[in-house]
Amino acid sequence: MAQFEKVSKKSALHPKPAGLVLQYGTAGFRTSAQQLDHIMFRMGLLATLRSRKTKSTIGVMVTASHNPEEDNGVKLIDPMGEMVSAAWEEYATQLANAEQEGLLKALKDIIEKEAVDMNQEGYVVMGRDTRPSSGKLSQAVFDGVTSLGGKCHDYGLVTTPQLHFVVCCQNTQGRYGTGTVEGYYQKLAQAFIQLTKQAPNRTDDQKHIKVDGANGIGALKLKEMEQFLQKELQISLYNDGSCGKLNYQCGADYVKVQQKPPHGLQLTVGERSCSFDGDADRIIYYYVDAAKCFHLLDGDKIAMLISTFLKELLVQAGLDLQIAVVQTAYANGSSTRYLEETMKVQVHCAKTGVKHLHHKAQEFDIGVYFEANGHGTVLFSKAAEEKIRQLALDQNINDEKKRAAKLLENTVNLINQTVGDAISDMLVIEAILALKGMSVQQWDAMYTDLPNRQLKVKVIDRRVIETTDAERRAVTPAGLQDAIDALVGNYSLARAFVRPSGTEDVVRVYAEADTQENADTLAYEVSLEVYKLAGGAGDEPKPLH
Ligand code: NG1
Ligand code: ZN
Repeated sequence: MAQFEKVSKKSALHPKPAGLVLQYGTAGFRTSAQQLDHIMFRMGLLATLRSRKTKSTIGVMVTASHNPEEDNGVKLIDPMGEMVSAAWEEYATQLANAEQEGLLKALKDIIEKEAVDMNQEGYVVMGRDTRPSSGKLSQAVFDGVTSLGGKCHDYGLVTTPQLHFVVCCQNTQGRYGTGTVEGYYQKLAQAFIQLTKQAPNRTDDQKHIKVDGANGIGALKLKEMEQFLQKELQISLYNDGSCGKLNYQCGADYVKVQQKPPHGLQLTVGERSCSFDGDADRIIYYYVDAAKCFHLLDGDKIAMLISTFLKELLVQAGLDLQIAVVQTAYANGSSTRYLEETMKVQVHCAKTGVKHLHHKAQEFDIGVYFEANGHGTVLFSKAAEEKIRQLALDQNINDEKKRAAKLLENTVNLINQTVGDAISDMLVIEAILALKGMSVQQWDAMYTDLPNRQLKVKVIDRRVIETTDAERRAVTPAGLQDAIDALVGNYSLARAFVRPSGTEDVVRVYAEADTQENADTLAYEVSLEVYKLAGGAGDEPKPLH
């Protein structure tokens, strides 16, 4: 078939280094940019098949998110804007790892298994972040799509959530919005302006926010969006990519893991600031108090703020909709306790990786999901959305109900329901703070985080660690969980767990306890057990103090 001849020819331009094996990780393939050309070409092929199979537009995003600038990666986006399904992740791995001479067979296997109609049109949209390698790697995706006879539209530089948004718009015939970057700005800005109209007495201070753009695509896109916001939000942008390096000593991951402010952004006492990550699907807030103490408001605090706000509005609107929060094992113990005991909101724990949280959140009328690292969003079931929209139109309800229904409706419009989105999340948070007349300190004071520490341990093969109970307990290697339990027992309010990273070649260690010193010591002690029992590589972990 001529179709496969073209694939054969083109694939020779994007050859796979023999013997190289890569796994589809927590959110796609991710490694040093030099190793990815063949992966990109092949993901172009796969996206075309996926598009033919689903008779829908599929997205391919070239990015390595919060990882170093030298890395790159690729995320596949399914028809409703969600992450690609598990079965196709498996195909992605097979196709990625087929040796050059076995590529056509691997491709044909998928076509056969999924009974893909090769006469069906294939349509792929692609986007990329600002990494120097992203342009060339996008070209490889393009070659993959077109060599298999698919059509391709390149949106160029976009944030990951913008591409998810575009995919969803295209596959819902515009019901979700207009499938362009401008359509995205218009939809979100309009909802934000409608919301802030209900908070008329905002001072200039309340309208102002400092944003650390991680020297990435989020900074670029926020600049573009500013004019749509009609001065309802005044943004001071730092790490905008004009000089600094992507994610280097800045960005959401740096701030969250290091628990300190990014370089290149001076904090003024009490002022709200936030950091995006390298592809703008994560956000973290922070401020310093009068004593120069740094306070972090992470994904847990964000989930708490949003779910509290929604719950209050549901009561005011008299809507009986079930709301739940989905977290991961990394959620701070205080946040879970606050949500369950004070807010009386049901909380669920899912495995790391937003695809797992997203899935769980779909089970509820309203599912708020956030990873502690600031990646998250809110999902509204079709029925819930319909009820909210109906109520907002109802002429026979009192003013309080009407206001609540309208606020709910605009919140639905402001949230990017396809995936976690730093820009959308920021606007939701800013609107809520404005509507509640709440300062960042008041938000922070709703509960106090337990001190915690995250560490990484290098091991020879991280797959020796298998986990259960949403990754909160290690099943293998033998003895590791018992050792962790014994260590945890030495501290109060303590918790610790370990899991192999899905994006880096490390084992992650998390610990929390009553004091920072105890959390640090516990994290160190657990790291040491991992090193000893799970085949540590390189130097033994050292104490933090
Ligand atoms: P891994 O490397 O599997 O821990 C990290 C984050 C995830 C998720 C992915 C994808 C932590 C502890 N883990 O996964 O939450 O965001 O990257 O970006 O933050
Ligand atoms: Zn990201």
